[in-house]
Amino acid sequence: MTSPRLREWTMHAKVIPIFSGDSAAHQGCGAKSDAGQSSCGSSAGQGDLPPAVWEKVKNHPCYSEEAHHHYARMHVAVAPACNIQCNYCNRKYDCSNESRPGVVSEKLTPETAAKKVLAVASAIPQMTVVGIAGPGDSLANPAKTFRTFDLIMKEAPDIKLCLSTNGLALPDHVQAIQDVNVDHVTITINMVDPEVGQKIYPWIFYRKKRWKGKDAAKILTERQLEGLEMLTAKGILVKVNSVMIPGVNDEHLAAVNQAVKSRGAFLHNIMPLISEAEHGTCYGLNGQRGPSAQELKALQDRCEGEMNMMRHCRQCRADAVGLLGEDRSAEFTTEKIQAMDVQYDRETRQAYQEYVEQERQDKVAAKETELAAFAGESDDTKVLAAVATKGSGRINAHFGHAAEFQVYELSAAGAKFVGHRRVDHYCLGGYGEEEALETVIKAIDDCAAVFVAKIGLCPRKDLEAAGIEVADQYAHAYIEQSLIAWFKEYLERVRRGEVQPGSRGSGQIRQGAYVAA
Ligand code: CLF
Ligand code: SF4
Repeated sequence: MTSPRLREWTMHAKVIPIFSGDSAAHQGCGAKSDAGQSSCGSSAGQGDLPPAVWEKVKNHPCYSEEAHHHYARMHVAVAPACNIQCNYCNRKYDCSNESRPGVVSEKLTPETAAKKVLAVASAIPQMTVVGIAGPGDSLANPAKTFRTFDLIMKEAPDIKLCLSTNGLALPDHVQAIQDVNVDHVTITINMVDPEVGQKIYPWIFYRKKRWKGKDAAKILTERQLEGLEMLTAKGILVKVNSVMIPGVNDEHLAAVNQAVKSRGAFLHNIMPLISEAEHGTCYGLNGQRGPSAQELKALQDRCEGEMNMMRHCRQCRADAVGLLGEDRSAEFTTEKIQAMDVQYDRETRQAYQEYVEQERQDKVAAKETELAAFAGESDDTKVLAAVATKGSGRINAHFGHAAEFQVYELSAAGAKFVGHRRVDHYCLGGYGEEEALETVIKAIDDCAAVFVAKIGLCPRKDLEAAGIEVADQYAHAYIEQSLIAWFKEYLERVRRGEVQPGSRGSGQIRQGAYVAA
């Protein structure tokens, strides 16, 4: 018999697919698809992944771009200490290797963290992964990290465990990682050459001694690569994060990509340096700039031929909760958790996830059907489109409530996810803010169209005046299916001479788009 809770969840999912706590306030990838896109971004199917690997990635929102529309993750901030210094980090804030710089998370004991996991898992049935990503380095705090994983493994064995580290202490803990069933590890590797490394790391603390300069960078790179090899030898999936620092390691990251690929890394996530002076980091204070969106995409494209690239990272907080791109951490503060009546019901969670999987398969089938009409199409037009979504792969967010837009590149090959743009909410307290609207338009002004569930008259006019078509006719429909249908009709308009191809959204992300977002 269906439990009342499951009925409530699935009913809710039908009305507001998959949910988000408050829509106004919160707003992997191993194989290639037929269209040549990474399978993480284009398919809910196994592709040519071995079954054991598919099991590990199919509902991991970071290791599978496609899964991130449907499944949520959470981080528990149990690891405050760090054993190295990165020039893009100010230790007043969370680790920037797996978090947005300038954020401070609420630190937890392992026991409180385990209770929080059960509370979140009970409230968010598609939360499938728990990660430890700071606020310092997870393996510079091994007792707290492994105690937390041990508690979660015993109480909620259906949840995947994930860990992020700078890699210095990694080789000492590979066996412990395997013993607590962690099968996803992220290592931040910014260089494989100590010449480059000494410009990123002023010091490390290793074997009870502080090391500096090239010596420090040499030890760090050797330990990172050794740890990577040890993990992959045990069948543990490894994602490598690299922070792209123009003029320091941008040219070098292709060599990093080669080095980690040859050692069996599963996925490479090249993230932009964010260096605001107010964060007080060495780079921020020295005026070291981050890359533009164009530079980032160019490097990701260059490396993609070699290995699958992650493009949907949100550089989330060390206490993040929810789908990538939404932040529900405020609903699960320690105070609120202590007052919660937590009922961890694994069977109901499982049933809900089966429901999600069914919808996911429907979504993929709908996309494939739509795409079939493009068979034999030789037109090489490409445009960008922005989508307002709250998750579940549907166009289900109001323009004014969107905290980010997902950007897809549309071509005869289909709809390929190429990134996201953060924006200020346009609608605050029910009123549109002109200044915020300008920021939103600037963030998506290289897109030919914006897809929304709903939009007011004023922003519609301003978007159209800026040359961005508003598509609200696909409200609550699946994203990729809708984008492909719209693009087919767009090509017909081009052929009739009603639209100038390339006038907007010609597939080129403009300079500075990321920074504006
Ligand atoms: Fe967390 Fe990282 Fe695991 Fe994901 S995040 S520990 S692999 S569960 Fe994901 Fe967040 Fe990017 Fe990290 S979007 S910052 S890649
Ligand atoms: Fe900061 Fe993370 Fe680097 Fe440590 S590893 S210095 S916490 S960015």
